[in-house]
Amino acid sequence: MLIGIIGAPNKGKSTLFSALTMNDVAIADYPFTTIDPNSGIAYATHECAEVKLKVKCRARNSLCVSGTRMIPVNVIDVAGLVEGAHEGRGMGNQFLNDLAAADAFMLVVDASGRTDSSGGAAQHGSAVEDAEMVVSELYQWLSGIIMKHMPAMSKSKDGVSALEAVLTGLKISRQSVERAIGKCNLTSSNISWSSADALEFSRALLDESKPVAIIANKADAGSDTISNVRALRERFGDASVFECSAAIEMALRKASSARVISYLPGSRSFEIIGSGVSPEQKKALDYMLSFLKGSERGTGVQSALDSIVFKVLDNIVVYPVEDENKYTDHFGNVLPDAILLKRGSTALDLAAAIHTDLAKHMLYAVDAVKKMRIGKEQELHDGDVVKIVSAAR
Ligand SMILES: Nc1nc2c(ncn2[C@@H]2O[C@H](COP(=O)(O)OP(=O)(O)O)[C@@H](O)[C@H]2O)c(=O)[nH]1
Ligand SMILES: [Mg+2]
Repeated sequence: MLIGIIGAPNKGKSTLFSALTMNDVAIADYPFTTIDPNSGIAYATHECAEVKLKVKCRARNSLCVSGTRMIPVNVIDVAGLVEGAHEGRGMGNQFLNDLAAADAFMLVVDASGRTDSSGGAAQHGSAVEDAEMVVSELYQWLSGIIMKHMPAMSKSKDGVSALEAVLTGLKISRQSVERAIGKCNLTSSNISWSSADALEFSRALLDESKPVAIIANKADAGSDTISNVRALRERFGDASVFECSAAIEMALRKASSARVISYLPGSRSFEIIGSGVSPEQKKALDYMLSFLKGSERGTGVQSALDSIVFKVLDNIVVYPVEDENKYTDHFGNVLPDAILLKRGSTALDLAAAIHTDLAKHMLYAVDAVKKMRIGKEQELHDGDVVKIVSAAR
């Protein structure tokens, strides 16, 4: 899974990226290292199956801290998007192409009102304008790609396949293309759309295939936060807007990795564990603690990521095992792997997510909790522990 962090300059994208990818637990025993400074690993958090099963897991493809499974998710931070990016302004199309592979976007806007849509200082910047500018650039970028291929596509009777070919690499399914065409009442054979048609189609297609979560950042600063968040909710819907302070989340994770505090991302408090805390540090920590206490979701950063993975993208977590009695893999690791699957996925989908061969030779599965045999096409549920039985092992 890949989440792209987008937004105008100076909104806090890099701060959010650093906060999300800074993880001392992770650094300690996870085999990933970052090569590209703009791409990293964040962790979606979910109650580990060990809690309900009353066992102690040994996580392999993920981490587990105090009963919370931390599942790696790729995130990418790209240079700020300015108006006109689709025409090559700023980082332009390179920027946009980098994001083509994203499953969803975190669109960072400044809720404090202290910057305008191009990132300059402002008195009462509008977060809604920030978001609209970015979303509009995305639509125009996609529509530009489509218009470029219009002459070739008009020769094809099967417009859906022609579009699919043009959109290769964008992680957009054929189904989404068909639905977007339907929504816009456009023809799909010998496509010859106007640029207005292409723009309308792009809008429908992106809305359909690449969900955008609005990160109302800098919620710790400025008195405009309340009105900006309200306006964002009215414009984009409550479920799409996440109030955050990336700066406080980053400061807390830093303090935690320096062993000054003990802080679990997402929580509404922390404990001072370091002995040499200076008066200034104490003052900063007190300020951050009062911010956490005053908000329902802590700094909002972890909760935004979790909501995107589990609510917006609608994933569940399942645990494949080889021994349905001990919940272990071949090596005796208890609940080693946590796999993200789209809700509605079947036992066969799980097999395919593990290995194509496993899916090819799959016979049936076993629900390890209920000790029940289940068919290939049976839908899995969040927290299921499943043994895949295949003919060739
Ligand atoms: N008060 C406050 N400032 C923030 C927050 N996030 C980022 N900033 C500040 O906003 C400025 C731009 O941040 P940066 O992450 O570089 O923005 P980018 O250009 O979008 O990547 C920096 O001075 C940050 O310290 C936040 O949550 N609260
Ligand atoms: Mg940046």
